[in-house]
Amino acid sequence: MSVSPKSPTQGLDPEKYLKVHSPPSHFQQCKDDIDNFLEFWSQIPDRKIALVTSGGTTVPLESQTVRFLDNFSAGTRGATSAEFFLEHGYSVIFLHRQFSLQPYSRHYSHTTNCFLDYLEMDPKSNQIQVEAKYAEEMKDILFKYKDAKDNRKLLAVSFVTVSDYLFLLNYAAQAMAPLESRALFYLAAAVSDFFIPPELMAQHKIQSTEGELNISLSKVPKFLKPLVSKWAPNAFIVSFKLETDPLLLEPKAKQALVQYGHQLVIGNLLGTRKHEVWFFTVGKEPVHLQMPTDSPHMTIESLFLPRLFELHSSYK
Ligand code: PAZ
Repeated sequence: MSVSPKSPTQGLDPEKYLKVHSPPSHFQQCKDDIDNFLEFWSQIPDRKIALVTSGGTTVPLESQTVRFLDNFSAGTRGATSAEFFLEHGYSVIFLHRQFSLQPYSRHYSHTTNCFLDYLEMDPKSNQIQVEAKYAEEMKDILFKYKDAKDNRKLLAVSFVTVSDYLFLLNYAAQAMAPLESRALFYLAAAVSDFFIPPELMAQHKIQSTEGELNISLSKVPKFLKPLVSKWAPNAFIVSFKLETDPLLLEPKAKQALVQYGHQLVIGNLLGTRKHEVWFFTVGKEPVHLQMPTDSPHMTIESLFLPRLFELHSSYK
């Protein structure tokens, strides 16, 4: 069987894609949440608002999806960075892959420890409590989590497919556009480059009785160009560039800067992304930021985000 032999939407720009396809089923709820969040925060003078994208988009093979293509991203970069944005006084829309890592809870999820391992029963009172060795750190994280939640500083919006992602990013970008330079886009999600357009997808579960499966994928409409030039033209926009071949990183990152005209590309390599990144800005030499060896409690985000905050502060 062959899926998606040729795509009439191939080469379509994202705006045409968004016009002729259906948004995700929770789109209205997301729009309301984003509107309420922005209405609240846009009234606070000088308050900066970041849209952080995080985790990987899926590529369904069937409309009633049994199978899909996925990628490696767990959302570590996005969830960790969102915490730093919040601590630095930003309000954050966290556009993330459903069930990927989340700010604050990431410290206790997706680990070899199950959350029950952090708890114990006090034999005297028969009450559940946090084990003493985890309590101090958890207190600190809980405090920050409650602050973000109770004070409406963090809005979580989820996507699953690459199509969901395009709809939600487009809506959030246009809604944030009036904030102009107060708005920052931090595009850390691993977004699929290839997909099967909905009109070419098999409706039902693909049957193995039909023989071997050949899949032909179309290119996903490139959204960075309209994001920068039309959807939020005065915002500070940071994209990430991931490569596996070190020789490609610099030329591809520089090419993205020229092609899209945004403010910053952060380059990283798959194997070392937790230890080193490169900042690419127009007209400047790339800046290499690397964690010192023997720094087990440090994250690379704590090293490079202060530099990004400075760049955003001096952006008009
Ligand atoms: O989610 P994670 O922490 O495992 O990975 C982060 C990342 C490598 C997806 C991110 O830093 C990144 O490079 N995102 C853009 C990927 C791309 O080039 O599309």
